[in-house]
Amino acid sequence: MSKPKAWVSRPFFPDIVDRLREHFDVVQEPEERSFTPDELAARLKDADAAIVGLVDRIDAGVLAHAPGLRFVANLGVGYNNLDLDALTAAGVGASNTPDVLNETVADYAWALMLAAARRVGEAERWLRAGQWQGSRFEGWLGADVHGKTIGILGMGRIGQAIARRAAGFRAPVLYHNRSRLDAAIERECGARYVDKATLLAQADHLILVLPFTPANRHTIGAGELKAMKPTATLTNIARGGIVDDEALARALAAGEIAAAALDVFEGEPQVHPALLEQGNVVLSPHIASASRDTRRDMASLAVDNVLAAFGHGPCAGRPPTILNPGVLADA
Ligand code: 8YV
Repeated sequence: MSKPKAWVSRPFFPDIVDRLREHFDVVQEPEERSFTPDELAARLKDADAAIVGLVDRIDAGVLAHAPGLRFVANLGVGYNNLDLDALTAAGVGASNTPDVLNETVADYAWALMLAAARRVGEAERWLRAGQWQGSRFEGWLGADVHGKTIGILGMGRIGQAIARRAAGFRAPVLYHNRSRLDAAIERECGARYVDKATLLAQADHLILVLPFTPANRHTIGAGELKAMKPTATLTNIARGGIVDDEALARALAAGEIAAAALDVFEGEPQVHPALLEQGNVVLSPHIASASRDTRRDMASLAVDNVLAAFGHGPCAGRPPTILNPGVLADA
């Protein structure tokens, strides 16, 4: 009997893909790129399963050309590239990669926030440009992080991992979220719930960890930036589009906030030119989850989900991080 077909949208860890090859005929793209809807439709037309990334938009239009598709595994915890309603309506299961990346992304959020506060990127660029002729006692003054108020907007599992790290910095944590956490979790994270206006006004270092939804677009725009302290930093490791990048560039230029650190951008990999002109912003190419161990764990979890959806592996029949479990129940 012939094996089902799996399309893997990018190259990654051959030993992990080999686990898929045991049960599937795998077509794997040789290089990382984004695909137009037509290209996706052509690649998925006879696929039974697919492993996709954040730049691969799977919607009703693409699904209409993929009659045999039964499961799509997304290489990321955020899945705004998937139209989950369309997948569910088409009877296609979908999974993401939650939890395995929490700690790695939290590490990186702190790295970016510290870099913005202490001006690491700016100072390195200055040194590399041969400008270090002598030190000034008042040169390169940045903002402290220890003892300062950390603000977290979006308090899911990554937000909580970020909050837990604050204890070592003796830094109080305020957070705002759609819904308030259980008191026990708040205690464990050392975080206090406040409304959004209080968070903006009181945070010395604000970190964004929201999922992207149309309602979250430009959650941080000109008004919110004005409401922050002029000494504050803003770090975005969530999704581009949550921040109005143009308004942020203006706020940085006007000194409305002190610095920013961005791992994600509206329209990435393009970066708003006005941001590129600002010295006081750390720019990072969407790599918060990119540690060797975590990217392997994410790839492995995506493969586990596909295998399980087709009745293989220890979770046979129960993909461990399926987003629309009703689809399999109905099958
Ligand atoms: C990406 C991310 O998945 O998990 C997410 O939502 O944004 C990242 O971890 C990663 O960059 C692979 O594309």
